[in-house]
Amino acid sequence: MQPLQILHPDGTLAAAPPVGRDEARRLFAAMVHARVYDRKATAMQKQGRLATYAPFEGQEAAQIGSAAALRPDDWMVATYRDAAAMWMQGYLWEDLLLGRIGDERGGSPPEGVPVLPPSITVGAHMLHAVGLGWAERLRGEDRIAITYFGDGATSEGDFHEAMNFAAVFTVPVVFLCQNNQYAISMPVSRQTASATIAQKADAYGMPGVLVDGNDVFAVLAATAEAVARARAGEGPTLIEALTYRTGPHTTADDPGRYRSGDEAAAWRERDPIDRLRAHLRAEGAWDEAWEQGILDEAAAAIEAAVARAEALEVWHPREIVDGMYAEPTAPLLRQRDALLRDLGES
Ligand SMILES: Cc1ncc(C[n+]2csc(CCOP(=O)(O)OP(=O)(O)O)c2C)c(N)n1
Repeated sequence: MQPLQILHPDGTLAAAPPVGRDEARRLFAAMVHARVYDRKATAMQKQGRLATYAPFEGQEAAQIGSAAALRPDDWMVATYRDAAAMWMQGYLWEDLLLGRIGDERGGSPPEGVPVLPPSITVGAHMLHAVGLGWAERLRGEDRIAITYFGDGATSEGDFHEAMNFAAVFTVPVVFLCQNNQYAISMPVSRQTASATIAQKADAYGMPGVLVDGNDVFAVLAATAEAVARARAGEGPTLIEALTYRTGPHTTADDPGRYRSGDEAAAWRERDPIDRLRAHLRAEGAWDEAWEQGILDEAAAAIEAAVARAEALEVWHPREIVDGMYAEPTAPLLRQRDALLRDLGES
Protein backbone atom coordinates (compact mmCIF):
# COMPACT_ATOMS: atom_id res chain seq x y z
CA MET A 1 0.00 0.00 0.00
CA GLN A 2 1.52 3.34 -1.06
CA PRO A 3 0.59 6.35 1.08
CA LEU A 4 -1.51 9.01 -0.59
CA GLN A 5 0.74 11.97 -1.35
CA ILE A 6 -0.13 15.28 -3.00
CA LEU A 7 2.86 17.38 -1.92
CA HIS A 8 6.29 15.84 -2.35
CA PRO A 9 8.75 16.49 0.50
CA ASP A 10 10.43 19.18 -1.64
CA GLY A 11 7.12 21.02 -2.01
CA THR A 12 6.44 20.06 -5.63
CA LEU A 13 3.00 18.67 -6.46
CA ALA A 14 2.27 15.00 -7.15
CA ALA A 15 -1.40 15.78 -7.86
CA ALA A 16 -3.80 18.71 -7.82
CA PRO A 17 -4.21 20.19 -4.29
CA PRO A 18 -7.65 19.81 -2.68
CA VAL A 19 -7.83 23.54 -1.84
CA GLY A 20 -7.07 26.86 -3.46
CA ARG A 21 -4.36 29.35 -2.62
CA ASP A 22 -6.19 31.18 0.18
CA GLU A 23 -7.09 27.99 2.02
CA ALA A 24 -3.52 26.70 1.57
CA ARG A 25 -2.25 29.90 3.18
CA ARG A 26 -4.76 29.50 6.01
CA LEU A 27 -3.50 25.95 6.63
CA PHE A 28 0.09 27.19 6.64
CA ALA A 29 -0.74 29.95 9.12
CA ALA A 30 -2.53 27.47 11.38
CA MET A 31 0.41 25.05 11.35
CA VAL A 32 2.89 27.83 12.17
CA HIS A 33 0.62 29.16 14.93
CA ALA A 34 0.28 25.68 16.44
CA ARG A 35 4.05 25.20 16.42
CA VAL A 36 4.48 28.44 18.35
CA TYR A 37 2.10 27.08 21.01
CA ASP A 38 3.92 23.74 21.13
CA ARG A 39 7.31 25.35 21.70
CA LYS A 40 5.89 27.77 24.27
CA ALA A 41 4.26 24.94 26.23
CA THR A 42 7.50 22.92 26.16
CA ALA A 43 9.39 25.94 27.49
CA MET A 44 6.78 26.52 30.20
CA GLN A 45 7.15 22.95 31.42
CA LYS A 46 10.91 23.45 31.75
CA GLN A 47 10.21 26.60 33.77
CA GLY A 48 8.04 24.56 36.14
CA ARG A 49 4.81 26.23 34.99
CA LEU A 50 3.23 23.07 33.50
CA ALA A 51 3.26 19.57 34.97
CA THR A 52 4.24 17.52 31.92
CA TYR A 53 3.72 18.28 28.27
CA ALA A 54 3.46 16.01 25.20
CA PRO A 55 4.81 17.92 22.17
CA PHE A 56 3.31 17.44 18.71
CA GLU A 57 6.06 19.11 16.65
CA GLY A 58 6.31 17.28 13.32
CA GLN A 59 2.65 16.25 13.42
CA GLU A 60 1.10 19.62 12.50
CA ALA A 61 -0.03 18.56 9.03
CA ALA A 62 -1.75 15.43 10.35
CA GLN A 63 -3.67 17.47 12.93
CA ILE A 64 -4.38 20.72 11.10
CA GLY A 65 -5.11 19.02 7.76
CA SER A 66 -7.61 16.59 9.27
CA ALA A 67 -9.33 19.16 11.48
CA ALA A 68 -9.70 21.45 8.46
CA ALA A 69 -11.97 18.84 6.87
CA LEU A 70 -14.57 19.15 9.64
CA ARG A 71 -17.68 21.22 10.05
CA PRO A 72 -17.58 23.42 13.18
CA ASP A 73 -20.29 21.30 14.83
CA ASP A 74 -18.55 17.94 14.29
CA TRP A 75 -17.39 16.12 17.41
CA MET A 76 -13.71 15.69 18.17
CA VAL A 77 -12.31 13.26 20.72
CA ALA A 78 -8.55 13.34 20.93
CA THR A 79 -5.49 12.76 23.11
CA TYR A 80 -2.87 14.62 25.11
CA ARG A 81 -0.81 15.09 21.90
CA ASP A 82 -3.56 16.59 19.73
CA ALA A 83 -3.66 20.19 20.92
CA ALA A 84 -3.32 21.53 17.36
CA ALA A 85 -6.35 19.60 16.10
CA MET A 86 -8.40 20.55 19.16
CA TRP A 87 -7.51 24.22 18.77
CA MET A 88 -8.55 24.12 15.10
CA GLN A 89 -11.96 22.86 16.21
CA GLY A 90 -12.42 25.61 18.81
CA TYR A 91 -10.76 24.48 22.05
CA LEU A 92 -8.86 27.39 23.59
CA TRP A 93 -5.10 27.43 24.15
CA GLU A 94 -5.72 28.64 27.68
CA ASP A 95 -7.93 25.64 28.48
CA LEU A 96 -5.32 23.28 27.04
CA LEU A 97 -2.71 24.97 29.23
CA LEU A 98 -4.95 24.73 32.30
CA GLY A 99 -5.23 20.99 31.71
CA ARG A 100 -1.43 20.76 31.75
CA ILE A 101 -1.27 22.89 34.88
CA GLY A 102 -3.57 20.34 36.52
CA ASP A 103 -6.56 22.65 36.78
CA GLU A 104 -9.87 20.92 36.07
CA ARG A 105 -11.29 24.10 34.57
CA GLY A 106 -9.23 23.30 31.46
CA GLY A 107 -11.53 20.32 30.89
CA SER A 108 -14.48 22.48 29.86
CA PRO A 109 -14.38 23.87 26.33
CA PRO A 110 -16.29 27.06 25.54
CA GLU A 111 -20.05 26.69 25.16
CA GLY A 112 -20.89 25.09 21.83
CA VAL A 113 -17.40 23.77 21.06
CA PRO A 114 -17.93 20.05 20.35
CA VAL A 115 -14.51 18.89 21.54
CA LEU A 116 -14.04 16.60 24.52
CA PRO A 117 -11.12 17.26 26.89
CA PRO A 118 -7.95 15.40 25.90
CA SER A 119 -7.78 11.75 26.88
CA ILE A 120 -4.70 10.66 28.81
CA THR A 121 -5.92 7.07 28.91
CA VAL A 122 -4.58 5.48 25.75
CA GLY A 123 -7.39 4.19 23.55
CA ALA A 124 -10.42 4.57 25.82
CA HIS A 125 -11.63 7.76 24.19
CA MET A 126 -12.19 6.11 20.79
CA LEU A 127 -15.29 4.54 22.32
CA HIS A 128 -16.60 7.93 23.35
CA ALA A 129 -16.28 9.12 19.77
CA VAL A 130 -18.22 6.10 18.56
CA GLY A 131 -20.90 6.78 21.17
CA LEU A 132 -21.21 10.41 20.09
CA GLY A 133 -21.40 9.50 16.41
CA TRP A 134 -23.96 6.79 17.11
CA ALA A 135 -26.08 9.18 19.16
CA GLU A 136 -26.11 11.67 16.28
CA ARG A 137 -27.16 8.91 13.92
CA LEU A 138 -29.97 7.79 16.21
CA ARG A 139 -31.17 11.38 16.41
CA GLY A 140 -31.15 11.65 12.64
CA GLU A 141 -28.52 14.43 12.69
CA ASP A 142 -25.70 14.62 10.15
CA ARG A 143 -22.95 15.57 12.60
CA ILE A 144 -20.04 13.17 12.58
CA ALA A 145 -17.29 12.39 15.08
CA ILE A 146 -13.54 12.16 14.59
CA THR A 147 -11.16 10.51 17.00
CA TYR A 148 -7.37 10.85 17.09
CA PHE A 149 -5.01 8.23 18.48
CA GLY A 150 -1.50 6.92 18.06
CA ASP A 151 -0.02 3.69 16.72
CA GLY A 152 0.33 2.41 20.29
CA ALA A 153 -3.40 2.80 20.91
CA THR A 154 -4.15 0.20 18.23
CA SER A 155 -2.93 -2.49 20.64
CA GLU A 156 -5.65 -1.62 23.13
CA GLY A 157 -8.86 -3.65 23.29
CA ASP A 158 -10.74 -0.35 23.08
CA PHE A 159 -9.49 0.09 19.50
CA HIS A 160 -11.00 -3.26 18.51
CA GLU A 161 -14.28 -2.55 20.29
CA ALA A 162 -14.59 0.93 18.81
CA MET A 163 -13.74 -0.18 15.26
CA ASN A 164 -16.00 -3.23 15.39
CA PHE A 165 -19.00 -1.43 16.87
CA ALA A 166 -18.62 1.50 14.49
CA ALA A 167 -18.56 -0.73 11.41
CA VAL A 168 -21.42 -2.99 12.51
CA PHE A 169 -23.67 -0.04 13.36
CA THR A 170 -22.52 2.15 10.42
CA VAL A 171 -21.52 4.88 12.86
CA PRO A 172 -20.47 8.23 11.35
CA VAL A 173 -16.96 8.31 12.79
CA VAL A 174 -13.49 8.88 11.38
CA PHE A 175 -10.62 7.03 13.07
CA LEU A 176 -7.51 9.16 12.58
CA CYS A 177 -4.38 7.28 13.59
CA GLN A 178 -1.24 9.35 13.69
CA ASN A 179 1.43 6.74 13.28
CA ASN A 180 4.35 8.75 14.64
CA GLN A 181 6.49 5.58 14.70
CA TYR A 182 6.71 5.22 18.49
CA ALA A 183 4.59 4.61 21.56
CA ILE A 184 7.00 6.19 24.02
CA SER A 185 10.08 4.00 23.33
CA MET A 186 8.20 1.15 21.58
CA PRO A 187 8.75 1.28 17.80
CA VAL A 188 5.81 0.50 15.56
CA SER A 189 7.66 -2.60 14.28
CA ARG A 190 7.12 -4.13 17.73
CA GLN A 191 3.61 -2.73 18.11
CA THR A 192 2.10 -4.73 15.26
CA ALA A 193 3.15 -7.39 12.75
CA SER A 194 0.78 -5.87 10.16
CA ALA A 195 2.52 -4.10 7.28
CA THR A 196 0.28 -1.09 7.92
CA ILE A 197 -2.25 0.01 10.50
CA ALA A 198 -4.59 1.09 7.71
CA GLN A 199 -5.00 -2.50 6.55
CA LYS A 200 -6.54 -3.44 9.90
CA ALA A 201 -9.68 -1.72 8.63
CA ASP A 202 -10.30 -4.70 6.31
CA ALA A 203 -10.92 -7.00 9.23
CA TYR A 204 -13.66 -4.75 10.57
CA GLY A 205 -15.33 -4.09 7.23
CA MET A 206 -14.50 -0.44 6.67
CA PRO A 207 -12.16 1.38 4.28
CA GLY A 208 -8.58 1.89 5.42
CA VAL A 209 -6.54 4.73 3.95
CA LEU A 210 -2.79 5.20 4.20
CA VAL A 211 -1.67 8.78 3.84
CA ASP A 212 1.54 10.77 4.07
CA GLY A 213 0.83 12.47 7.39
CA ASN A 214 3.37 15.24 6.78
CA ASP A 215 1.53 16.30 3.64
CA VAL A 216 -1.26 18.61 4.73
CA PHE A 217 -3.03 18.40 1.35
CA ALA A 218 -3.08 14.59 1.40
CA VAL A 219 -4.35 14.48 4.98
CA LEU A 220 -7.06 17.01 4.19
CA ALA A 221 -8.15 15.17 1.04
CA ALA A 222 -8.29 11.77 2.78
CA THR A 223 -10.14 13.16 5.80
CA ALA A 224 -12.61 15.11 3.68
CA GLU A 225 -13.51 11.92 1.85
CA ALA A 226 -13.93 9.97 5.10
CA VAL A 227 -16.04 12.78 6.59
CA ALA A 228 -18.25 12.85 3.48
CA ARG A 229 -18.78 9.08 3.69
CA ALA A 230 -19.68 9.32 7.36
CA ARG A 231 -22.08 12.22 6.78
CA ALA A 232 -23.75 10.38 3.92
CA GLY A 233 -24.55 7.46 6.24
CA GLU A 234 -21.90 5.16 4.79
CA GLY A 235 -20.13 4.53 8.09
CA PRO A 236 -16.62 4.75 9.48
CA THR A 237 -13.16 5.00 7.88
CA LEU A 238 -9.74 4.33 9.34
CA ILE A 239 -7.00 6.72 8.24
CA GLU A 240 -3.37 6.03 9.04
CA ALA A 241 -1.31 9.20 8.75
CA LEU A 242 2.40 8.37 8.58
CA THR A 243 4.30 10.97 10.56
CA TYR A 244 7.01 11.45 13.17
CA ARG A 245 7.15 13.23 16.49
CA THR A 246 10.26 15.32 16.24
CA GLY A 247 10.58 15.80 19.99
CA PRO A 248 10.29 13.58 23.05
CA HIS A 249 7.20 11.56 23.99
CA THR A 250 6.70 14.03 26.81
CA THR A 251 8.93 16.52 28.56
CA ALA A 252 9.85 13.62 30.90
CA ASP A 253 11.33 11.52 28.06
CA ASP A 254 14.75 11.32 26.37
CA PRO A 255 14.23 9.96 22.85
CA GLY A 256 18.02 9.75 22.33
CA ARG A 257 17.88 6.55 24.40
CA TYR A 258 15.78 4.66 21.86
CA ARG A 259 16.13 6.24 18.42
CA SER A 260 19.01 7.38 16.28
CA GLY A 261 19.90 10.94 15.38
CA ASP A 262 20.05 9.84 11.72
CA GLU A 263 16.44 8.73 11.82
CA ALA A 264 15.29 12.00 13.36
CA ALA A 265 17.35 13.99 10.85
CA ALA A 266 15.83 12.07 7.92
CA TRP A 267 12.34 12.92 9.16
CA ARG A 268 13.26 16.58 9.61
CA GLU A 269 13.75 16.64 5.84
CA ARG A 270 10.06 15.82 5.61
CA ASP A 271 8.93 18.61 7.96
CA PRO A 272 5.29 19.47 7.19
CA ILE A 273 5.67 23.24 7.53
CA ASP A 274 8.83 23.43 5.40
CA ARG A 275 7.04 21.37 2.76
CA LEU A 276 4.02 23.65 2.48
CA ARG A 277 6.23 26.74 2.64
CA ALA A 278 8.24 25.43 -0.34
CA HIS A 279 5.02 24.93 -2.29
CA LEU A 280 3.60 28.35 -1.42
CA ARG A 281 6.88 30.06 -2.22
CA ALA A 282 6.97 28.41 -5.66
CA GLU A 283 3.42 29.65 -6.22
CA GLY A 284 4.38 33.19 -5.21
CA ALA A 285 2.06 32.87 -2.21
CA TRP A 286 4.66 33.16 0.57
CA ASP A 287 7.12 35.77 1.71
CA GLU A 288 9.16 36.18 4.84
CA ALA A 289 7.30 39.24 6.15
CA TRP A 290 3.99 37.35 5.95
CA GLU A 291 5.37 34.43 7.94
CA GLN A 292 6.95 36.81 10.47
CA GLY A 293 3.54 38.41 10.89
CA ILE A 294 1.98 35.01 11.63
CA LEU A 295 4.71 34.28 14.18
CA ASP A 296 4.21 37.64 15.89
CA GLU A 297 0.44 37.30 15.99
CA ALA A 298 0.67 33.74 17.32
CA ALA A 299 3.17 34.73 20.00
CA ALA A 300 0.89 37.58 21.17
CA ALA A 301 -2.25 35.38 21.17
CA ILE A 302 -0.49 32.62 23.08
CA GLU A 303 1.08 34.98 25.63
CA ALA A 304 -2.42 36.35 26.26
CA ALA A 305 -3.75 32.81 26.71
CA VAL A 306 -0.93 32.03 29.15
CA ALA A 307 -1.69 35.21 31.09
CA ARG A 308 -5.39 34.31 31.35
CA ALA A 309 -4.64 30.75 32.46
CA GLU A 310 -2.10 31.84 35.06
CA ALA A 311 -4.30 34.66 36.38
CA LEU A 312 -6.93 32.21 37.61
CA GLU A 313 -6.93 31.81 41.34
CA VAL A 314 -5.89 28.27 42.28
CA TRP A 315 -8.87 26.19 43.29
CA HIS A 316 -9.39 25.37 46.95
CA PRO A 317 -9.25 21.58 47.50
CA ARG A 318 -13.00 21.78 48.24
CA GLU A 319 -13.58 22.75 44.60
CA ILE A 320 -11.35 20.28 42.81
CA VAL A 321 -14.09 17.81 41.93
CA ASP A 322 -16.41 20.54 40.67
CA GLY A 323 -15.02 20.47 37.15
CA MET A 324 -15.45 16.73 36.61
CA TYR A 325 -19.18 16.26 36.08
CA ALA A 326 -22.29 18.44 36.08
CA GLU A 327 -23.29 16.48 39.22
CA PRO A 328 -20.36 15.10 41.25
CA THR A 329 -20.60 11.34 41.83
CA ALA A 330 -20.72 9.78 45.31
CA PRO A 331 -17.17 8.28 45.08
CA LEU A 332 -15.78 11.68 44.08
CA LEU A 333 -17.51 13.37 46.98
CA ARG A 334 -16.14 10.71 49.37
CA GLN A 335 -12.62 11.31 48.01
CA ARG A 336 -13.00 15.05 48.40
CA ASP A 337 -14.23 14.66 52.00
CA ALA A 338 -11.30 12.37 52.81
CA LEU A 339 -8.89 14.94 51.36
CA LEU A 340 -10.47 17.75 53.36
CA ARG A 341 -10.26 15.61 56.53
CA ASP A 342 -6.55 14.96 55.82
CA LEU A 343 -6.05 18.67 55.42
CA GLY A 344 -7.91 19.28 58.69
CA GLU A 345 -10.51 21.35 56.88
CA SER A 346 -13.70 19.37 57.35
C1 LIG B 1 -4.41 2.66 29.13
C2 LIG B 1 -3.08 3.32 29.23
N1 LIG B 1 -1.96 2.55 29.24
C3 LIG B 1 -0.73 3.12 29.32
C4 LIG B 1 -0.61 4.48 29.41
C5 LIG B 1 0.78 5.13 29.47
N2 LIG B 1 1.06 5.73 28.18
C6 LIG B 1 0.85 7.05 27.97
S1 LIG B 1 1.19 7.50 26.41
C7 LIG B 1 1.63 5.93 25.97
C8 LIG B 1 2.07 5.62 24.57
C9 LIG B 1 1.00 5.86 23.58
O1 LIG B 1 1.52 5.78 22.28
P1 LIG B 1 0.67 6.10 21.00
O2 LIG B 1 -0.71 5.56 21.17
O3 LIG B 1 1.44 5.64 19.83
O4 LIG B 1 0.53 7.69 21.00
P2 LIG B 1 1.66 8.82 21.03
O5 LIG B 1 1.99 9.07 22.48
O6 LIG B 1 2.83 8.34 20.24
O7 LIG B 1 1.02 10.02 20.42
C10 LIG B 1 1.51 5.08 27.07
C11 LIG B 1 1.81 3.64 27.02
C12 LIG B 1 -1.79 5.25 29.42
N3 LIG B 1 -1.77 6.58 29.49
N4 LIG B 1 -3.00 4.65 29.30
